Amino acid sequence: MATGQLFSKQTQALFYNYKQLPIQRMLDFDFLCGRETPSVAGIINPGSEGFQKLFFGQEEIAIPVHSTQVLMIPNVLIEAACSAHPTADVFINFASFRSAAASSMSALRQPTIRVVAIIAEGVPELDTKQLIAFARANNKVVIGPATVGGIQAGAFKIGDTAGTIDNIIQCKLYRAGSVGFVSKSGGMSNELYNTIARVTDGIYEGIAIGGDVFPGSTLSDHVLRFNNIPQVKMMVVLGELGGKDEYSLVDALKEGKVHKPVVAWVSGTCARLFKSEVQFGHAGAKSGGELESAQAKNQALKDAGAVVPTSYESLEGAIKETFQKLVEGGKISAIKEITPPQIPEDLNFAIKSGKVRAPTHIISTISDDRGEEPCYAGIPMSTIVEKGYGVGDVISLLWFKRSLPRYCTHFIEICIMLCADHGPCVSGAHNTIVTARAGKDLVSSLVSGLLTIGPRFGGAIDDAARYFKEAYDKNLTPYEFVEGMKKRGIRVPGIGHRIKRGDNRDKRVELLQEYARTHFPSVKYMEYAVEVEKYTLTKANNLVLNVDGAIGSLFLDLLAGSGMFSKPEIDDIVEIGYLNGLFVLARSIGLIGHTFDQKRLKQPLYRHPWEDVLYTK
Ligand code: Q5B
Repeated sequence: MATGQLFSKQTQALFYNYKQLPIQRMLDFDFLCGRETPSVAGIINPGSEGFQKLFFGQEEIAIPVHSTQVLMIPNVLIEAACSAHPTADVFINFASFRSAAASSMSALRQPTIRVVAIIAEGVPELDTKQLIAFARANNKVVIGPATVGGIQAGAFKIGDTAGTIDNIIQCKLYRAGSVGFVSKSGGMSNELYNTIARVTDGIYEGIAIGGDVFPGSTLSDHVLRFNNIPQVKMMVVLGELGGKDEYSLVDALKEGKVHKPVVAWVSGTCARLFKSEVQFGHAGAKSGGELESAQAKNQALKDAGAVVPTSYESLEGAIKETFQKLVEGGKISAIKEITPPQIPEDLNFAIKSGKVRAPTHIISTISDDRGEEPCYAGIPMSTIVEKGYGVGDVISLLWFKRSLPRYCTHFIEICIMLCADHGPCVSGAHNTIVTARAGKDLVSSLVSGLLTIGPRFGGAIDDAARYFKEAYDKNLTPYEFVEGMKKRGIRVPGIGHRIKRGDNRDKRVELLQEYARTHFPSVKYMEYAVEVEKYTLTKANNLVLNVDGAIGSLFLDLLAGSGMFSKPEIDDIVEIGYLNGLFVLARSIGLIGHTFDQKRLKQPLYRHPWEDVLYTK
């Protein structure tokens, strides 16, 4: 790199604190300039590590993110990131004002880091002074604090410098021009990139030093640097009232250290119109004594040999005239214009602006979390709470996509309460207990129990509903139905129990039947199931209507009698098989309870006793 040159087309940076937009803007700029390597080598993000996916043109790239719990101490973390990326010599610091100084000092201490840009506003002045002293003593450059950064046209850009891609293209910043530009203000530098592009061949390098009282590098530091860069043919300087920074440039001009034309303007001439002291946007931009006024600084710059217009409005003309003179003097020759590649538009922006449409990958009709509050089947959460909805209502919204009458939702709740548990000896609870005792976690213990739910245990509700419905709708007598099933080799789902008998009926079944007889408009399917039970009990005493059969037949009555479902909807519910869901949901409550119970009791690993196994050949 030539003396004075801060960046090149190969420059790479480490980015401190993950900020998606400025990093993506840097990478988009890289692509526009035809860079071969991304300008961001790595991201340092205390608290999260891995890789960050970002676009480099059309391609997605994974940029390493450095951080581990052990390396949370900025010093160690920055040192590790710098050694991982020895080619990165710029440190772009997006830390907050609270931590910017410490992390910047750590970066300055790294042998690989040459330039540190500090974006935060409000860094304590004492800290900044220490950074400046360290940087000067070690021949390093600090840009900022309170800066947007800087840019070398066609080569490298810091963070958000120069704004959007449209602005960068309009200002032709994707290729180098002949003007070195330095400004205090980052916002005004965008304005000047545009102005300079209109009346010259454009920017070679632009730096915003930041609006603090003590900038890490000064206007004159950069002008003197530009003076040494052969490609820079003229300089434009935009100062502002407050402070005395511009006077170091005045001195440099007077001492003959600057050999290229300098067009300068110090803004803030309007401050005199105010009766009291005025503070503009920047910490350093306040009208102090006469020497710090924009007028005094403009006059001093003019006296020292800079081209100083009479107003900001005539700055563009002054730049144009200075540039023309250099062209006429043969110091600047026309540059070959290039057309930058087109940056693919981000899908999200394109969709937002209505330019493209994209197919969705998922369709969902039961809930929506996009608005102010989640909705279940269109009912907002607040209504659910305010109107005192219960679990049965929530099930009716999320499973059946409608608000069922209270007697129906209460029936659902009764099913859930009655099926929540049936002691530790049933298949599901046994599995859960064994799993919990093997030291497994809640979810593993729960699913281990849930996985036993099936045609024999708890998962016969849907089949019970299917077969009872088919038989009833076909007007089969219980005899025809049961014997027909026998011929097909199918056990009647919903009939039979391991411990319940004709003389020891399942209380749950009785409770459900009692509720339905009182509240349902019709219980024709249940009565049919009772008739089937009467017949099966003549065959064997354990062939009772079990809880699955009771729920299956009664749900048919709920669907048919509530008037809330069309015939095709009922067929669909029975065909898809919603009803085992009631047992799964209910029994989860019990299985979770069994898991906690075993853990609470600190039960050891379960081993089945040998005596309880028939070992045979
Ligand atoms: N036989 C439930 O059988 C059980 C017959 C049948 C015609 C039938 C059995 C069955 C259908 C599935 C069903 C839900 C496996 C049950 C539940 C939740 C639970 C559980 C809990 C809780 C019980 C003896 C003789 C044989 C069989 C005949 C049996 N069932 N014939 N239709 N349905 N039912 N499941 O006692 O001539 O000797 O060969 O599959 O509805 O899971 O508490 O434990 O809340 O947790 O082992 O309540 O009924 O009888 O298999 O020795 O059969 O009866 O063909 O005849 P068992 P088996 P044969 S509720």
